[in-house]
Amino acid sequence: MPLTAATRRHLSPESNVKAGQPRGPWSSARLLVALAMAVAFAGCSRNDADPYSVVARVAHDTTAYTQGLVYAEGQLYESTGLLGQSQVRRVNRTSGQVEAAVALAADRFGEGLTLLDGKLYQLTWTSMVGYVYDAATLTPLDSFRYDGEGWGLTTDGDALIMSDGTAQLRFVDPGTFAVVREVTVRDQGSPLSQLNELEYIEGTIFANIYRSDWIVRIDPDSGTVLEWIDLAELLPERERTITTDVLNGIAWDGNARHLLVTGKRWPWLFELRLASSGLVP
Ligand SMILES: [Ca+2]
Repeated sequence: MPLTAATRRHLSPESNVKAGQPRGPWSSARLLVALAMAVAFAGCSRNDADPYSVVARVAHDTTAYTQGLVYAEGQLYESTGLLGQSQVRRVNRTSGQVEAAVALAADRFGEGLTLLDGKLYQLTWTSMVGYVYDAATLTPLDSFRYDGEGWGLTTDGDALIMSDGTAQLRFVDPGTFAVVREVTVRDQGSPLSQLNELEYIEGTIFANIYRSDWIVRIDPDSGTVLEWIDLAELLPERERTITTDVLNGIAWDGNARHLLVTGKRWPWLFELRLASSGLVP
């Protein structure tokens, strides 16, 4: 299936290449994402009915280069990236105000963030080191090593689940940080790379696809893509500026059963009710 104009508009401008990443290899990676999307269209896995409705929106810090988003027990946590600007933050769910923040060293590029048993776990992009914080105080507690790049992070309540830009998801023991298992994410049989921010929700994994307006829902056991959710219409063009970057950041309000999503330097965090996914109240 040819890449249509409608498909291309879901891809973000070339200027949105991740800071510091070489452009050459990313051109082919971008093509793979586009092809994967084309396959998804061809497979008619899209739901033509509105896949979601916007329940509310809350102000989001337009300087926050969002890399990780977590919501639990009334608290919203956010990890931000870029060298010299990376932080872990606790953000007021209602006002969007940053209530507390801790900065990473200037040579560390913050990435995925998750919360497990009162501790926040944060990845870095290429430093192959992650950090552990006390969620109540944001006090740094520990660090850990891993191979390769760090992109998204979530948890199923047992393991840490991380993405690294490839089609692989790693399940990591939060005590030893050993890789317990890996799964290849596949859409209609083909590996799907560029898996970015993650959120484990009621038995499936939601993942942003980097430099796209799509979220996929993944079976954590088989790696099979179960659903594509199109968020291209979420942030209108009139609300985008030259610094507005890609959709990234997924959290789950289990009480309201609403999805919380935002983007890098987006002006809003959106609260969505999904019409599919079996996650309707
Ligand atoms: Ca998340």
